[in-house]
Amino acid sequence: GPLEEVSLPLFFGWFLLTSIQDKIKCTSMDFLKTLDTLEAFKKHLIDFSGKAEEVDLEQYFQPTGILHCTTKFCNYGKAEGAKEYAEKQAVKDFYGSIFDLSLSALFVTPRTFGARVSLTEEQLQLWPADADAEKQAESVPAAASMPLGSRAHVTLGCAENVEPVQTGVDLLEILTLQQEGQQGEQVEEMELGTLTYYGTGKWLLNLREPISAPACFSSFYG
Ligand code: ACK
Repeated sequence: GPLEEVSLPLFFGWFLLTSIQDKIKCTSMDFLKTLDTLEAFKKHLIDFSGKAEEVDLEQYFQPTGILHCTTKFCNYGKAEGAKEYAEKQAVKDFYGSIFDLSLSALFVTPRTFGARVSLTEEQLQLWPADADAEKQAESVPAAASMPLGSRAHVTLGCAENVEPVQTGVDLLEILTLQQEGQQGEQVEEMELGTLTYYGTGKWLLNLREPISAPACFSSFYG
């Protein structure tokens, strides 16, 4: 009946606790501010504005609401594998539990700004193994051969007219380049870590100290 149809959420995921959300927002804004001033970044500005004009990255990326790491996009049951996911034993067992997510990198592209999440074996139990979640959204060539959970991320901001689903796609693109052996161009040792450029506006900051983020496994109905 209609009740069953709405009983599945928009998505399942880990929702970062408020205290850490504020810290991450500060750290990520500081990073954008610094990136903006780097000569190496200015050299590739054309990727962002289509012109060699300055961009204010803090304005360029719009916040996208509560910080979270999506595990399964269910679209209220319309997404493939939604029901199976909701019925997984691990999903039922861990619903409402607090986890420590490890944010291991920040990345910026002309479309999105995000944090990479490195999942533990336990956390991977909540990752959809079924229909290759890695390329659930759109096809990223070679994404199917990436390790499970590669797509895990927290969206920190999106450029105008870009949907948050793009953040995971952008991360997979960067990780695919890495897996194919592209070293990227190491441009800067920053206080937070090493900044690497992967071409066409793709920047990745590997954090020296991963950020540990307490997060509640739950779901969002919207
Ligand atoms: O930033 P995100 O991970 O990207 O969090 C939002 C959340 O679900 C609500 O929109 C993600 N999302 C949207 N569509 C998809 C999709 N087709 N596959 C995977 N994640 C999706 C979006």
